[in-house]
Amino acid sequence: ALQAQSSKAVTATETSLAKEERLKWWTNARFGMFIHWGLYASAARHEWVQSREKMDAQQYRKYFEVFNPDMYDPKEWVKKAKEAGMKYVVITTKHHEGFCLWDSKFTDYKATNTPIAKDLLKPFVEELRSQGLKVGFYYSLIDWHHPDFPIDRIHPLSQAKNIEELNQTRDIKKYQQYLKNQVTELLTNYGKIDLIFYDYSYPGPNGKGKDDWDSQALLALTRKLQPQIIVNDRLDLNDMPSGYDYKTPEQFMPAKWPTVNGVQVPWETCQTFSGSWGYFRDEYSWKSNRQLIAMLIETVSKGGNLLLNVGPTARGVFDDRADERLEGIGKWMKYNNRAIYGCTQAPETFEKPANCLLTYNEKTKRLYIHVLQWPFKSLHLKNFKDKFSYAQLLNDGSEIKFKQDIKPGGHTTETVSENDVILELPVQAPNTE
Ligand code: FHN
Repeated sequence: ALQAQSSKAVTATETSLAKEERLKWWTNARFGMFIHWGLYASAARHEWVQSREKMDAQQYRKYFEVFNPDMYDPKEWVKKAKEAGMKYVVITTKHHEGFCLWDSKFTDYKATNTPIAKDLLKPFVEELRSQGLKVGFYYSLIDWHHPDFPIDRIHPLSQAKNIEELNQTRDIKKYQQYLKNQVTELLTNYGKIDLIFYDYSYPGPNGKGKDDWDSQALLALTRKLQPQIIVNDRLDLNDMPSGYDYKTPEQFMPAKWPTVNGVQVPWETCQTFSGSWGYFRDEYSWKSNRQLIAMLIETVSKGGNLLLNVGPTARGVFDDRADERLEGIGKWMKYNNRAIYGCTQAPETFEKPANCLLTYNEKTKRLYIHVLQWPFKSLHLKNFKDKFSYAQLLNDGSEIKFKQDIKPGGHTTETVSENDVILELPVQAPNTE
């Protein structure tokens, strides 16, 4: 079961099986690209720079005035995502700064009014479709630029002395309507949208949650405009499956498949290369290709998806560090994507060998053993006897011989039981880093 068995269907008509079908392309895809791109790319020191450095609208305006990503080429971005093996892309239509990549009729704070002077979202969506990738929109519930967004604990003006007075002019009802108006634009004017990533709720003192966003109405509007769309879990509507479709552990790897009411649920971890979502020029602790590939494998081994983020620069390109990692992952995926796409957590009957991860394709009944530390000679598979009939390396399709019905003892130093199997591996690990 992929989700909480609940008497409440997602909508009046959707059953849990229908929901599983609606999510099928996504659960099969397993791997997507997140893109964080906005005015903060010019600051080049994190997408929260306006809040972290307490810049008011006037101080932050300089990034609006210089925003001119002259090298922006959606074809390039989509090609890189596709070659990395990613099957969908979730792009920030608008982040917390309130700047819109699309030509919204409800604000002047948009790309069409900057030096680049064009809708940056439309050509990207069209390119995704032309290259066969699914379309995801990230939409910030938070908007530090909007005059009706009440100042709260994370707002750039959160340290102002006269917050009470400033908030008297801010009307949350008008802001709720602004959210509905923009969501209507995004889910009406850009064709079929496959996924929406609302971001994010922070209920509690001086925070914001479902009542501030009018989340129930926003979700109903979302499903009305795009009935097949997949919705994440950040509207502060915490009952599964009616309030959201999947869980989103962020920059975090769950110890096991997340559950709701004791039942495994669809989930996706969103992760960065370096800790920052937006382009961060001077951040140098970037994950290696090996770490990123292991992260992807571990995610799928626990029945989840990986949404891996790129923060394009203010020129509109992926920087070399991002390119290097996307190419490295792509090379691995070229040979090994069969162990990722359509795969999930392996049945418990297969004991995970040390230093390995398992993924499993329920349709083909194929088990994939990901060897993270290549053994000196052979791989000891405990209690695997008669559980498989053939083994091969994925990178070159070469057969792997195996022994079972082993008589314990003898020259082997391992405690091997007659229920075990020994895979005879080549001395050198396949070069799929
Ligand atoms: O505040 C945002 C953050 O900048 C980034 O967009 C992440 C991506 O999931 N979401 C929020 C933090 O959870």
